[in-house]
Amino acid sequence: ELLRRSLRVALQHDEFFIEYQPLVEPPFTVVGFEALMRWRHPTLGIIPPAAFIPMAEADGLMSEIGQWMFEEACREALTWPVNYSLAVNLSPAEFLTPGFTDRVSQTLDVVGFPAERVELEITEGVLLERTINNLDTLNTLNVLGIQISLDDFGTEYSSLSYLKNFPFDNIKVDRYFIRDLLQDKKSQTIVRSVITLAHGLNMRVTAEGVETAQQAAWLQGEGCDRLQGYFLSPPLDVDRLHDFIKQRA
Ligand code: G
Ligand code: G
Ligand code: NA
Ligand code: MN
Repeated sequence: ELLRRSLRVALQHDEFFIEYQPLVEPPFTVVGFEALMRWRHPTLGIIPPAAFIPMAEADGLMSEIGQWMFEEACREALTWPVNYSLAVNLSPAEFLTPGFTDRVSQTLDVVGFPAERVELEITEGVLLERTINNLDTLNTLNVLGIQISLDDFGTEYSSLSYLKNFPFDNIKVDRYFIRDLLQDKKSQTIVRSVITLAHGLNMRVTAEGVETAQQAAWLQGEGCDRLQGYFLSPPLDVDRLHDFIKQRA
């Protein structure tokens, strides 16, 4: 309850910040960063998104927090090399807010960040309700030039009808299947199949949670388009992000 009350003032008190985790084309080409929200609570310290985003959603605060996040991340990404993309996660509450797509395009205009460099990550849960409107929303984002990624693929509903009906550009395979990739034949078969399926549908595949060189090599060998995980880099605060970019440039 203390947490819940602090969440209401966290935005005004400037307590949110963003970390950025590299997205990499194998073996080591950085192509962008995923923005990950963090909350620095004045007494409780850093609180992870899994702990506060559900609360923010339940209290109707997520639309406002998500808007702050998107604008802040776009401003930050303006300072990056121009070929890097920016991936931002969307929660259901944001995606379902009336006028969401207008707000996205206004923010891009105001900040001066190109839509073509933006990827929005949604989970299947976002799409569960209001299918017609969801398709409209995704199509509108697509027409703006924004790319759509299906996040955490394989752990939720994994409905193939979503892949048939929605215009995803990219599928992110959940780290659950990457973790035991080298020991578990079933994970190998699933990941290989998702890559084939995605490529057949003209979508790219990103593997999440890549922690070892062996996993990265296996994924590269199977034609996985992008890698993300501690093997490449953990999420970085802005200072470390700029060091990281300088090293690579
Ligand atoms: O960074 P971390 O592994 O703690 O993230 C945990 C979860 O929180 C991830 O599933 C991620 O997608 C989600 N998350 C991180 N930042 C944001 C955000 O800005 N908005 C939403 N909706 N989810 C986020
Ligand atoms: O659901 P989503 O993929 O957005 O979650 C991203 C979260 O996963 C981030 O909070 C990040 O801290 C965490 N993460 C990123 N790379 C790795 C990794 O290689 N291993 C593990 N265990 N977690 C990771
Ligand atoms: Na995500
Ligand atoms: Mn993600």
